[in-house]
Amino acid sequence: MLHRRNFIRIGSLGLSAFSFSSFHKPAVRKPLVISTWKEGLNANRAAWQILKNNGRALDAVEAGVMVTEDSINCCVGLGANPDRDGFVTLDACIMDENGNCGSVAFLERIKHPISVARRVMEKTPHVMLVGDGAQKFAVAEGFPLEEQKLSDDAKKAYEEWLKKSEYKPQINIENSGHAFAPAKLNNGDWNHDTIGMVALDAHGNLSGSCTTSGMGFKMRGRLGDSPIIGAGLFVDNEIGAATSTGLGEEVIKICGTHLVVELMRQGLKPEEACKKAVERIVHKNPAKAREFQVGFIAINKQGEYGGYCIQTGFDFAVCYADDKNFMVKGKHLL
Ligand code: SD4
Repeated sequence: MLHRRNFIRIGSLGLSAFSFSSFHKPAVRKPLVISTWKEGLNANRAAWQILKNNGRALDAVEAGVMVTEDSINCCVGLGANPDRDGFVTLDACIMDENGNCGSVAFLERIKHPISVARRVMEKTPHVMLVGDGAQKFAVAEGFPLEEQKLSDDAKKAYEEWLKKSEYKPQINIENSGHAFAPAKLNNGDWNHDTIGMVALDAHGNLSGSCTTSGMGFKMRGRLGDSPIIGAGLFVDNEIGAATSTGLGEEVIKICGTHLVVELMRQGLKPEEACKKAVERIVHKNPAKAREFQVGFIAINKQGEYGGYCIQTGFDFAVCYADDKNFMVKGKHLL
């Protein structure tokens, strides 16, 4: 027979186990915003101003990457590396908590492609506009047509590239010294051509954005993953959100960010999901994988975050408080 004292002890242990599992669910970290590369710190700061005031994640991810599109320190916007014919062509996409999305690609002379992508989402029955049509739409929406102004770095890099005009597309291996590798800035940072951002707002809603000048000295008309929903960016408000950077062709081949979100749906944490997607790319292409970079970052509904990449050198910016905006080194597979 169970002694009365033991019964009470077991009873109270049972009760505390019950109360632990029922009432001590880890707190959701929100709001939260993360974005690719060091330029993400400035972008996060702008996004945070909206998030901390109970703003919508969608507004935050637009405002955040607009900072990068504006920045002269970065190759994302109009001053970026041109295509091989000397023209800067921009790609961007955005996705909200309701699964709405908008995208522009091969867009020229418009300063904020991310905002045009948002207008495509909100003002047209379409998801994607490209080239002249995207530019016409932007102008009709009141976006000014800018002159192309290559930054000094971009001009120099293009002139250097023209000397050989060797077409060997490669992206973001920071120390490769290849013509397509990002330029090293005076302060020692690397000059990246893309930013992807995903955010969870105070209401628990997710959104994401991605904007790029794409691969430097690319063939005219080439698009990467960045404007493609499911490749460069994917958001599912029930699960999480992910964005990518690196060699877009390889991300497109595995529908990279859609895969990351689906892996989170199956129960993986953001970092594990990003790792599995990176493994998929490397597994499909073991011979070539050392020659290119791809990085994924992701967040889930619980406010957990993570990232993973193929090569060393990728990092991302994480922000969840006024005084918590910091870089995280992406773990790498090879
Ligand atoms: C592209 N994914 O156009 C982009 C490039 C990039 O850092 O992310 N660069 O393929």
